[in-house]
Amino acid sequence: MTTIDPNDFFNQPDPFTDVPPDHRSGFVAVVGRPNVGKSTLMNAILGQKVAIVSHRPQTTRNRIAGILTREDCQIVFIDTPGIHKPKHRLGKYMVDEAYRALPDADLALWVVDVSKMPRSDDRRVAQALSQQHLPVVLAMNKIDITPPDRLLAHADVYRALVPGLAADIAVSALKGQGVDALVDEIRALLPLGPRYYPPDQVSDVQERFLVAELIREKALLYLREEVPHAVAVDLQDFQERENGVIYIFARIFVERESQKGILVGKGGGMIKKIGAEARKEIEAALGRRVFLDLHVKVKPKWRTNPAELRRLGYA
Ligand SMILES: Nc1nc2c(ncn2[C@@H]2O[C@H](COP(=O)(O)OP(=O)(O)OP(=O)(O)O)[C@@H](O)[C@H]2O)c(=O)[nH]1
Ligand SMILES: [Mg+2]
Repeated sequence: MTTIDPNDFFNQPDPFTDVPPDHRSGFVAVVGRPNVGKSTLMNAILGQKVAIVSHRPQTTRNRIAGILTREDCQIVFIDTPGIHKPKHRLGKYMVDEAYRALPDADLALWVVDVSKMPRSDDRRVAQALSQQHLPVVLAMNKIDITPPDRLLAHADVYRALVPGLAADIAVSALKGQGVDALVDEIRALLPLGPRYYPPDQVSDVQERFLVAELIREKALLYLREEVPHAVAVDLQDFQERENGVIYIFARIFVERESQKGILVGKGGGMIKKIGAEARKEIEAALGRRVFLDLHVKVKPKWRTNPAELRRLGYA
């Protein structure tokens, strides 16, 4: 029989408080208008895909925490939906989600697409940040596609939108340029403090949420115009079968018959493609073999229906 010496137990290092004296920690709200690269940047900082990414605006719909643990700091990044002028109840929920990340944050990381001049949504974000008493770090993203003269000109315009920026830095989330320097800047602005999460925890995302998001990501990738934004993924079943394969059954909602037609595609080609791509990524994420069963269902006006939104986790 093994006995546990209580002294051994108490002498174990505590992963939360046994950190160097200059250890810093805190919460960073990652905010900005849609499509500037907030989720890409958070994934680059973490070195792992926690949030889905797409070329379409309004990809992220919920707040998602990504946790970076280093010897000298633990930074909890809160990725948020892009701030915009909402057109329906889902949009309002998304924008509210983004604003809700600010009161609990120690710092705001304001992400912009510096290849472009500020738009009205950038000004909306800047105004909200100017009204907070939070240090703001400006990440000027997409420098890989920004000619140097344009970078200089645009940088001045962005900087002028939020008075008293704590720091600004040019980065490419896609290429990883400037990402380590950005983390060092953020760390220096955070208070001294312990770890809040176990060192090996990278996000607050549940497996089921990640699976639904990966399916939605492939829909965003392959569908066009309004269709991708009318998509919601409702995970119905997620269980391990005796042969070790994970069986996943998800319903994909769209709002109209015509959208269903596009999503299913000719001879079911589109839904097959989305399913095959999603399955590959889900298998990699779970480290397991997956059987993915997708059904498309028309749910008229789900984006404005409070009960549906609540059921789908958008309330
Ligand atoms: N060229 C270039 N593209 C980038 C960079 N960072 C992100 N992107 C692209 O920009 C698009 C949007 O990226 P996301 O990370 O989804 O943007 P987001 O700000 O999270 O968008 P929402 O969730 O809709 O608010 C994707 O096509 C990315 O590949 C970058 O540094 N350079
Ligand atoms: Mg995003």
